[in-house]
Amino acid sequence: MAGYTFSRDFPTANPVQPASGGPPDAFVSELAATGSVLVYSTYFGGSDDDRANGIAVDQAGNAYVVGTTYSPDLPGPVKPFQSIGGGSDAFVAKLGNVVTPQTPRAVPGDFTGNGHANYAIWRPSIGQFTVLGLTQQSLGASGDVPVPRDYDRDGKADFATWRPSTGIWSIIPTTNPSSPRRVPFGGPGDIPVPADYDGDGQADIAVWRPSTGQWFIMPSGSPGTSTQTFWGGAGDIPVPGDYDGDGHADLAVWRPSSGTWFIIPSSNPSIFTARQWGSPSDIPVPADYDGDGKTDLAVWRPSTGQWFIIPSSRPGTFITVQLGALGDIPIPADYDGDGKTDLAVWTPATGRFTILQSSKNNTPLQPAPVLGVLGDLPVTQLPTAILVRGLQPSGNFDGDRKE
Ligand SMILES: [Ca+2]
Ligand SMILES: [Ca+2]
Ligand SMILES: [Ca+2]
Ligand SMILES: [Ca+2]
Repeated sequence: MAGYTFSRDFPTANPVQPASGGPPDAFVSELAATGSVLVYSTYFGGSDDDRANGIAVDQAGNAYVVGTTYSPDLPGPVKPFQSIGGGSDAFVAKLGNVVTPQTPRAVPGDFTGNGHANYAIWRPSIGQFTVLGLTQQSLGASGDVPVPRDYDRDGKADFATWRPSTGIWSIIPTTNPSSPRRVPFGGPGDIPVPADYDGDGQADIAVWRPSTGQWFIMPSGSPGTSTQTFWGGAGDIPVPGDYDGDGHADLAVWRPSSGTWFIIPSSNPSIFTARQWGSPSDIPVPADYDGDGKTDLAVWRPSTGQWFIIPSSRPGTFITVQLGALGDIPIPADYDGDGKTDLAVWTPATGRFTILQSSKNNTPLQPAPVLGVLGDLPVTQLPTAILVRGLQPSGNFDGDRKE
């Protein structure tokens, strides 16, 4: 939306112009789909009277604003068609990448694009993905990390692995499977943290470096300009997710020693949030369990199989559910396709996926799907904590905390 304001304390978010140029000023703002989050908001005005009368948005997220101005010092300008003509002039301004395009978003672990997560495993010994009832794909080798995500924005997860020794990402795009991508990014000691940080609906290649706490992100929207941000440090577990529901993944870490979540909301990066939730031996399993578009804080306790969830739609309450046992691997995803993440575990000894269907009041799916054997990894969307454990020198993926 666009308009004008006399306020000097108008709320801004990711602004191109953070302060009033002199009231009134035009403004350009975008609310998230939930209506409760300001995704973008900026002043646009010089020292005199500036007012926006209309706005249009293109598919790339650029905003075109028209209005009137008395100011001789309108911000910018880049290539003005005409400088100030005196009195009230019309202006046309293009603001780049200010609006989040509405993009289709793949359901994590959905390899077919039908809105349901699939049952999928990766077998390190032979480097092979298997999606139950669908397909097999050779990719990677023992020591690699499986990182399937939707890297080409067609709503389907792509088979992908990351090799710690070389930092090479190998991706088989569903839109062009005969041309695998090989991208060097990161290296030994790093943890792969692919997520959609720039909010274009496409997973971004990214790693987090525990030794320095640096996040290295290659935005899919501008792959040539990778970003670096310090957040978290040694001993933390990276838990990126869309906690504020603006369509961009937020930088976040969970600190096992205190069970504290530290999150930088992408909609308001200057104010981080810290919240204690979980105990040192828990596994963080953040996901959108209540289906409101925001990632919920959640942990799974291996010793008891309990899930502890703070639903973002009702943060004053919490949910406890028992599912799974020591040795299981938590693999929450939206298997029943109702928009809510379902609690789920995979049992290495039996290859059984045990799913509580959110659409059926958490009734277990019967019969339970079975896929894979001991030594395999469920990859629907593996919690980062499991990857972190497997990347440690004593590499142990099977979740029982024993060699
Ligand atoms: Ca894809
Ligand atoms: Ca992206
Ligand atoms: Ca939620
Ligand atoms: Ca569900």
